[in-house]
Amino acid sequence: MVQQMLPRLDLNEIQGDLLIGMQKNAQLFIFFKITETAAFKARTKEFVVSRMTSARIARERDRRVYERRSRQEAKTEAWLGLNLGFTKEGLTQLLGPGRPRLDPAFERGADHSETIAALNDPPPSKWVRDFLSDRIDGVFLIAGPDSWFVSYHANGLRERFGSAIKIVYSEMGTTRPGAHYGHEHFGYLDGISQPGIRGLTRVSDPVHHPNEGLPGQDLLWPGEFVFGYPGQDPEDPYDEGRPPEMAVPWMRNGSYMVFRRLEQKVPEFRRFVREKAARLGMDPELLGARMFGRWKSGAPLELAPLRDNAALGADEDRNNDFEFGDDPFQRKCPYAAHIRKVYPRDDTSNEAEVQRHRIIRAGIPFGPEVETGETTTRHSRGLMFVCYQTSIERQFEFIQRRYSNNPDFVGGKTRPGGGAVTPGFDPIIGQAPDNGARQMDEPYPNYPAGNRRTTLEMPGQFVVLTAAGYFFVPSITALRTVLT
Ligand code: N7H
Repeated sequence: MVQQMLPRLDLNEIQGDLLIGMQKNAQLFIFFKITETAAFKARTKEFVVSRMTSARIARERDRRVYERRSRQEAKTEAWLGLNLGFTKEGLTQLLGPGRPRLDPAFERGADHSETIAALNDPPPSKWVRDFLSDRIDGVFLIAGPDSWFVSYHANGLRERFGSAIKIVYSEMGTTRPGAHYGHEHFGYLDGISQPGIRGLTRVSDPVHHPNEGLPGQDLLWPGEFVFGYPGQDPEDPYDEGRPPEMAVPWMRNGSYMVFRRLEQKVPEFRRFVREKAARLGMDPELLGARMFGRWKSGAPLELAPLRDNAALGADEDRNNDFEFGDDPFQRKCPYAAHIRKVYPRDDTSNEAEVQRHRIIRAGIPFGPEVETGETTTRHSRGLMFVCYQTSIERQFEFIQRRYSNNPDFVGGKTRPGGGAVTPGFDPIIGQAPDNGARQMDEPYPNYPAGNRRTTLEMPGQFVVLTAAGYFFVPSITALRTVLT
């Protein structure tokens, strides 16, 4: 591919959390209602627009972090990250009831009964009560090196807005302390695999792998994640496809953000894994890894099927360099393992189609560490899950609904000796109708050979949805002009 053909991304216009990710050890989510529209617009123009963290700023900060690390300097910068998105109600507040209609899923909203039914989500009556206490028009994402710094800046912002907004719900996410840094509450390293972006992600081996960023990181056209650029060709995983349709030109350089507050039942998960592993006669660490598709260190089962390999997990040149197609009988990694469900790579007959269901993830854990003696969850903790895309229905909702919640996906697989396989639910995020029980095929590995048939029965959820929202994250110019 020649350089001139690459899309030129307008990084000054795009919000930083979506393409690059804001630098965050802590991030406050402030969900607010616009109470005085004119004042809100004036304050946003005055105080927010110039402080927004663009993708260019986020990339520059990333570069500095990387340089520091390569010089083994420990210092963290006190950078403030600020991004902003609006719900459909927020756009109506800003543009009036005659405003253009955006993506149907966005216009439906995360709390709509059809969305709940489609995703098998728990009903809003079971969500965090304060989140539903009033209309949510928008969300500020405020990120920084620690929660004190973030709260300090958030208070400043609140003061500036005064009575122009009412805060409906706010919650701080924080990375986990010490050796757990980068690991989510179940203990697994997160944030390893993200789609590469053509025109942005550096290609590490242009001669042999021009379509990959880091080894194994497929490059996608940016229109999958940000409006105004070519998207994927539905017929070919590499070719340029049409830009996603925009209801209005000011959607350019914007994106949809899906937010889900996912509570994790950590002591229950640990006990479940311990007890089931004992019953199956296997190492609990291996059973846990077979539920995720990676070991706690991040090492993928496809490259380390029986034993963790910490050096592999930490090596970004190797930890994502695998496919599933050469593991046809799920000997190394179960078909239903979280990472095999949510991104099946070459495991279906149509890789171009799989690449149309990708997301950029930008979540952060929340809640305290498990206390000694906490054998059933006493404190709410989990993941403030955030992802970006240009079609909520084709990307986030498709993954949740057609992959993770669908026991028949991936289809068309057979046993070593013949006979069809029902892979079962994604054991981490899969949800059955009416919170029903779930199964996963083949928790016990038949590796390198064997044909022992086992099923993991999961009576309850270890990950529980407790709040959700769909937001439009506009370009910085749209925020300065049309929206305010
Ligand atoms: Fe998942 N976890 O931290 O344990 N996820 N996730 N996720 N997830 C991934 O490869 C986790 C959730 C994706 O490219 C890893 O970066 C937890 C939702 C996708 O190969 C780990 C929760 C959705 C990938 C976790 C959760 C996704 C991915 C491996 C909820 C979308 C990349 C680390 C509490 C519907 C797959 C890595 C790829 C990876 C965890 C939620 C999607 C460890 C605990 C809701 C696309």
